[in-house]
Amino acid sequence: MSSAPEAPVIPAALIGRLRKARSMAALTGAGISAESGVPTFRDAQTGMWAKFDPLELATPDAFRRNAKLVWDWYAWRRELVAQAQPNAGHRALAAIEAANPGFLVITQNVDGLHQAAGSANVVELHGNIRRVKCSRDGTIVATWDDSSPREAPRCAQCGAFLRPDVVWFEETLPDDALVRAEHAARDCDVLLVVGTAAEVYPAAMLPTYARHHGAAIVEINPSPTRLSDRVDYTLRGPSGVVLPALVTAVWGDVPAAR
Ligand code: BJW
Repeated sequence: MSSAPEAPVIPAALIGRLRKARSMAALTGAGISAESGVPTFRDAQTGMWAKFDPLELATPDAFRRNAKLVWDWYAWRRELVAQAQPNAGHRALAAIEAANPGFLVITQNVDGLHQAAGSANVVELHGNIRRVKCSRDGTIVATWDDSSPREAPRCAQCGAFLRPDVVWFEETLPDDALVRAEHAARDCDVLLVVGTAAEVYPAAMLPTYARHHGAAIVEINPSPTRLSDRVDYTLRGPSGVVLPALVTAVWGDVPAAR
């Protein structure tokens, strides 16, 4: 019989460091949404998508080669995300913000689940899958005609294909998001690194910036990553279990998040 994973013991030194912290931030990745049913990038995809490597679909080249394939993959994921609810991990980060109003969530995720959980200070480094834009000039569109079985929808203004408003490999991150994230990383006393393999740049540099500026790095992940040997604290386990335990240990009962 399988039982729910147990929360790890939160070290007393970490509890003290978090209580004393002047400024805190979290860098999140796909793993925090795994318990909401949103697959991570290195998880196998289901059904017809099982034969595609997600990382190979998230590129401008893939879109140039086959816009319809990439559009359909994002349409499938957009639908998945629309059904997903924030989990205990998202809610715990929202609770940290409720107790510490300067707390910033820097997310690589495009699913909007942090905001749905009640986090107001969120930087989206890789865009948001719920928005669609013109692939030529980036204009955000509210509606589109998705009825063609052969083609991705086109922009009503200029006829270019529409695409999700997310950041693909080789594309630059939104300037304002990156500047805010780098500033928070350099300024924080503690950085929580939650559910990311820390393999995609420039997001993967943020823990290094934070460390060089004296912050304690806390990794929350069920598995080791390439960051693991350069962190101060490792809390092994799913974030939906570990983060609520961390919040309770440090702040006790905090105002309920959504
Ligand atoms: C759990 C869990 C549970 C499971 N609880 N945890 C410097 C060096 C080398 C290369 C580069 C560099 N700088 C730039 C590059 C190139 C490139 C890059 O990083 N390549 C690497 C592969 C090496 N970067 C870029 O191209 C970026 N652009 C850029 O830098 O522009 C300037 C430039 C231009 C041209 C040339 C050079 C520079 C853009 C990167 C955009 C990434 N986009 C994607 C897709 C977004 C849209 C979409 O969602 O489809 O972002 S790719 C994908 O990876 C997605 C993710 O946000 C991102 C990170 O993945 P993440 O979140 O870490 O997920 P996973 O699946 O990898 O890991 C999940 C983790 O969760 C695991 O550790 C599990 O154990 C854990 N987990 N269950 C907690 N319950």
